[in-house]
Amino acid sequence: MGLSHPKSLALLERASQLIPGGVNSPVRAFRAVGGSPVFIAEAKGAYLTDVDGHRYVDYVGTWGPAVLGHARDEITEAICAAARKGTSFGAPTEAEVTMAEAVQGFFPSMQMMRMVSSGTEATMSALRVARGVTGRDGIVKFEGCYHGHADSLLVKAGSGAASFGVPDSAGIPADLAQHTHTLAFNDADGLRALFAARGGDLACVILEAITGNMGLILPTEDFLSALREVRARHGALIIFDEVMTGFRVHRGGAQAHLGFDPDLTCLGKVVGGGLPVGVYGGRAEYMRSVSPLGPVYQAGTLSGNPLATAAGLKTLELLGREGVFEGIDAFSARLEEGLNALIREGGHRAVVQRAGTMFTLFFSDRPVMNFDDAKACDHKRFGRFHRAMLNEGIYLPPSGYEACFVSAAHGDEELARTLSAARRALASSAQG
Ligand code: KE4
Repeated sequence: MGLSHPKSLALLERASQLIPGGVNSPVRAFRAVGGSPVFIAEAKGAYLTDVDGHRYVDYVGTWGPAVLGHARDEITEAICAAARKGTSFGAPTEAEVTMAEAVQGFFPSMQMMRMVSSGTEATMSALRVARGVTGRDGIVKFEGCYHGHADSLLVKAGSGAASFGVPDSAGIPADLAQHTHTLAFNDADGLRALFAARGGDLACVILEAITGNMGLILPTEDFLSALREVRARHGALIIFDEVMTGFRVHRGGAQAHLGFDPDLTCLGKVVGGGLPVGVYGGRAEYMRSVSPLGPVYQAGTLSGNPLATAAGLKTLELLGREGVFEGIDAFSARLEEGLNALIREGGHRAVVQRAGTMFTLFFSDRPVMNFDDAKACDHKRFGRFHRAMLNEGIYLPPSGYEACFVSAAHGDEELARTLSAARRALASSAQG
């Protein structure tokens, strides 16, 4: 018999009268795993507490930002101190300069940058810079990679060899979608062939270099080589969408983990410490195209907001301290090892794929290298596993196409609870 959630159910009923699906972002509705979402009352450290008083070890971390744990005292205090001086000025502040310097410390490739208020704004703006500096309309993305909900990025592969994109959402004009070309992640030869055919029309390639939105998938060396080649031969910009991987797969993101120097980088989530911050930036020669210096327009009322900047700055300061990232990475490795031992002992058809403080448990009997592999996983079993773990007080992302996130607040107690619950949930979810 699972946990009872009367208050969450009542709130979902009330919310659904006013908010589509009762949620302000679709994945929160638990549609991919079945059951109903739990409404959260508060969070502290590695734990969430729902409105019915149930406590969970949290592996969503508000989809990445809570890398230091929830309600970290130093971050809370930084936000309160900033709030006492005013919440928004619509004018430049010193904190934004310090923030840009701090971000560049983690991402040296970001010679210049601009703060925005979400990951979507960051990727949308980076695309505009690439199109603006190259004068080309075409862009390339990869199936299964998610870059926020800007029109040009809600596009999937069209049928036929032309690879012209078709809308992946209602409301996207077909004549916009056609400029987005979609390939399979890790398809190095497909990328080379597309550029050989259409390189002169393509402004950029945007990717999650280590993916999180189809589960955690690493790029092959050949794929990275193909990215370097198309940049060198055809002048396309390589945009690393590090909204999720930034400060997560490595303190310097996927670009540090992989040793790749992108032309533009997009950040979000951790960089705001749980408040609304996105950042896009990269080579100065490209970023000088941005208004008021150049012809690429981009703006935002709350860009560089003092409270969000304070939360982000404090997060980066704490994360930059010796041993902090290493500690979270070490915990993640212990959890990966423990899960793999349970998979071996139980003979389960499952694989764990991890990079730094992010990982995915795929119900698959082989490594997952692209979206087709991710789709071939046993997602019904993932739904059973998710519900079983929730009933055991472990809060996993409500989709098999997501990554789990670990924080500095996860320790021995949380490891023991998680592995004990996983042993039972792996066994119970094995039955259809
Ligand atoms: P936001 O606009 O949600 O701040 O960021 C969009 C975005 C851009 N790029 C990457 C790589 C991302 O992962 C995201 C957002 N990630 C999702 C998780 N799959 C956020 C959760 C949600 O949509 O509610």
